[in-house]
Amino acid sequence: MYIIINGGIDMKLTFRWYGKSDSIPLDYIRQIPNMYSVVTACYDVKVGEVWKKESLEELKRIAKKHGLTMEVIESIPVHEEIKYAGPNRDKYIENYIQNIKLCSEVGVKCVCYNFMPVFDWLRTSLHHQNKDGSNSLSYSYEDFKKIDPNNLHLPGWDESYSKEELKGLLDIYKNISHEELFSNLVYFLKRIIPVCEKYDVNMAIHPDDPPWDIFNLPRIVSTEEDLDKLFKAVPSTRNGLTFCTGSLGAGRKNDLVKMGAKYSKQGRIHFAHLRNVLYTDEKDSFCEVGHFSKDGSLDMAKIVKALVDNGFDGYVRPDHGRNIFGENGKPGYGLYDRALGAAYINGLFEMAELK
Ligand code: DNO
Repeated sequence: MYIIINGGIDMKLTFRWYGKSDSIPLDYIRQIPNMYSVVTACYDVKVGEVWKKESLEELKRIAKKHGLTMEVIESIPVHEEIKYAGPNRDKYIENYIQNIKLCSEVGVKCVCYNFMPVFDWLRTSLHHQNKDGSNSLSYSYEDFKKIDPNNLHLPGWDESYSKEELKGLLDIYKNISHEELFSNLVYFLKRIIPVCEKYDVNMAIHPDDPPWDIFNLPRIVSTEEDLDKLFKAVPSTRNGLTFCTGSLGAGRKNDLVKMGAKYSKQGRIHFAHLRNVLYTDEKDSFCEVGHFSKDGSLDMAKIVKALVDNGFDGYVRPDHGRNIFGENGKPGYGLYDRALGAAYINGLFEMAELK
């Protein structure tokens, strides 16, 4: 007979899993202490289309077979026409609603998404060489200036465009202001949040990564002010946040301890991506480091304490790991460093939750 003395931790630990094509076996993911749910998505459907219920059911079945639940989807990507208010936006919103319903039917509780025009996360190097022999993602202010957006694609993005499509999109956004993008987000949320209320699903917007405009594309989920404005416009707490410390934390004016406390208290944080970043110059360059507070510029222990002290008990995942122990993983998404990060995150929560 086994006796578990500790009552456990309130937050729910999750791990991003890219479905059947992920080279990391679910058996390994399950072996990470306290692991609860996979974070996944249907990757075989074009952005904007309705997912297949069988695909979701299959993902769930595989996860369950390995002792894991499937309560978080990252992402249901938002079609560009919704972002720039194209002629088909209502059709794409309707499809999005169908996807929320399907997710709810298979037990999903939280949907992560972003509203960054054209590009998702951006780095200037995928294999920045660190002093400890590991390598990781990084962003250099100088190297950024050399990037041509017309030739850009990074692994893990939900969408890739042909050259012509990309040029067309970049042209469209030349005429879209921050205010317009914001009102398009509100338009979208006003349609989907009532559905989320009915179907018991929380929406968790992922902040801009990095949290500033790139290539003159407007970005509107970068700062505390942006988030306040968003939550004021659509007050239901179903309209919530993916508190991504690495993304928000790359913005040096963002006070993550304060923001973590504030939005936990408001019940807005449905999902937390926890990782550290190290500022590497006086501009806005940074590189991704191990999760440990002292390895980077963010105080992960204080951030977790702020979450817990203000009632956070949602989903958490370790975020981008370095390539360590000789691994050559999908950029940011290898096994070893994320597993180390998960173990560290467990420790921080266990201490922070001690009564
Ligand atoms: C990068 C991820 C993002 C995130 C999307 C959510 O590693 O954090 O790609 O999944 O922005 O829509």
